[in-house]
Amino acid sequence: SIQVEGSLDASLAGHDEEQIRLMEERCIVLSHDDQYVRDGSKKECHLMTNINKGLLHRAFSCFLFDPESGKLLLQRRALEKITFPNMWTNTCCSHPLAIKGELEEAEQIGARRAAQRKLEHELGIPAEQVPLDEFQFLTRIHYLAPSDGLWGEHEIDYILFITAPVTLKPNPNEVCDTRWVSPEELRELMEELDPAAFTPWFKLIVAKFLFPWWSKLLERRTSKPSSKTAQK
Ligand code: DMA
Ligand code: MN
Repeated sequence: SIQVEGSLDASLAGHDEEQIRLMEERCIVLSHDDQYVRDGSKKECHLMTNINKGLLHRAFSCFLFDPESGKLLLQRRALEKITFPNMWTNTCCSHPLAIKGELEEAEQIGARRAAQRKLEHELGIPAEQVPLDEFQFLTRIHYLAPSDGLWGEHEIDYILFITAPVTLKPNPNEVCDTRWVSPEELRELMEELDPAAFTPWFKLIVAKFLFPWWSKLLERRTSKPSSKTAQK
């Protein structure tokens, strides 16, 4: 009999059909210095058995801010997600795929295109609201984090910020809740909830980078001439 990859596979048994299908996406397998090696299925890249042998892939983490309030958009991952279900995290994460436009590296264009594609897929944000050149590349982080023993992450993760007015229509297969937070509100939320309620990469980025970057962004916002001063 023909075995359909995924459906008869113990690692994917019992998971959501759409999320099983997405495990066939082609991720970009990397060397430790972020060079393209080959493509590999999302499934292959996220099994701890492979990660423990050193398998590494490319990802992005997008942080979207509202220009009026300066607040950051958080999402809660749907229960359907195979890795890190039900956890609060930054606006949108995923992988540049091993396809022509997303393999391009100049100006991190591949990661920007992937971010634009997934903001639409996960949150229903139209591409026109998040133009490619509006994404600001902050840095890359290399991290490894198990999810449930079987699955996990081992990525070089491109951190992208964008400040843009957006409309939301979350995809319930991806996202079960969203929330806009100020820095204070995020600090409160992280004290209030169990640390296990947040994804490991989000906690890492919050601990190492987020608040100083966010302050700069807020400063720039308030130092922009208001309409009153502009009239002088
Ligand atoms: C993968 O995110 C990327 C990072 C930075 C963890 P994800 O699990 O949300 O990917 P996808 O939405 O493609 O399932
Ligand atoms: Mn990944």
